[in-house]
Amino acid sequence: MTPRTLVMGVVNVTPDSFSDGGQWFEQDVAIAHGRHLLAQGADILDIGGESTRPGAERVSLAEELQRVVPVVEALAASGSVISVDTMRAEVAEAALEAGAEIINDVSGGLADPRMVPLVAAGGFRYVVSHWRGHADVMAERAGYGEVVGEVVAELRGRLEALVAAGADPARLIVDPGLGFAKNGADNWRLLAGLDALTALGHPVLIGASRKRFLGQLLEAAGAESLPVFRDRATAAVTALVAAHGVWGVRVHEVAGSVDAVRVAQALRSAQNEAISDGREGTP
Ligand code: PMM
Repeated sequence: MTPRTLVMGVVNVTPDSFSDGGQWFEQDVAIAHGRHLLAQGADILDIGGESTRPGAERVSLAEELQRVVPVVEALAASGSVISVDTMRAEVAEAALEAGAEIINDVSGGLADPRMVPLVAAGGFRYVVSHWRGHADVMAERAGYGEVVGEVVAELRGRLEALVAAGADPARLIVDPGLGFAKNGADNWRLLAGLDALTALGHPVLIGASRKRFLGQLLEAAGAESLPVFRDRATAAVTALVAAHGVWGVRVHEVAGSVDAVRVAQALRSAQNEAISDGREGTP
């Protein structure tokens, strides 16, 4: 039986404009949210203390550490698999010490020169995302002749740099970085070109959840398009990429994607049975 796609639930420990309860309140909310996502069937929790939305300003190292580490500690203590969304080696180290098993670096090791040596030192899985610069400049760096080929080539370059530094290739996961220096059409082409990403020979993670290109799709159809209304479209993407056999999806709303993975898995099992029975192609 082919392994099913894993669902990574997003836990953002970023200030809530509706709250004035301070640090502890934010952390308690994040921990409770993580538990809720686990109850809905998340396989992994991805904890992040820095927003990477287009135009977002960077948080300080001290602030990121303060936001992330206690939440990692609390959720890892209850036995869940924890990923930490950070571009900083120092945050990655502290998170690993607190119980994280995966480091999800949207910069693919480009934002912090200490990240590649840390990955090379080993002991954890590392998500290598395609990236061309921080949130303040990424929009102007979206420009491709042929997006799939260029993203795959740039990711291959990152993988080679990591392996040359001593990283274990078996621990590297790749991600096309949807929305990071990519416009809507680029994101759709990357989803259509998943085979080229899979051909890199590493597990593939897809983060389409609630992104602007889904909002644009819904808006063009006259549907509600604000981020909170993008979860059904997100689950549809999950079904399609899970049917394609990706390793994981990173989503804000877990329940819909868990069901989408179930659907994709049932379809794949039926397809595999048809192939092994020699019934492939019969009506
Ligand atoms: N997208 C965001 C943050 N982290 N990590 C990975 N691996 N892949 C992504 O596509 C990704 C990510 C931005 O999304 P958010 O601000 O809505 O959480």
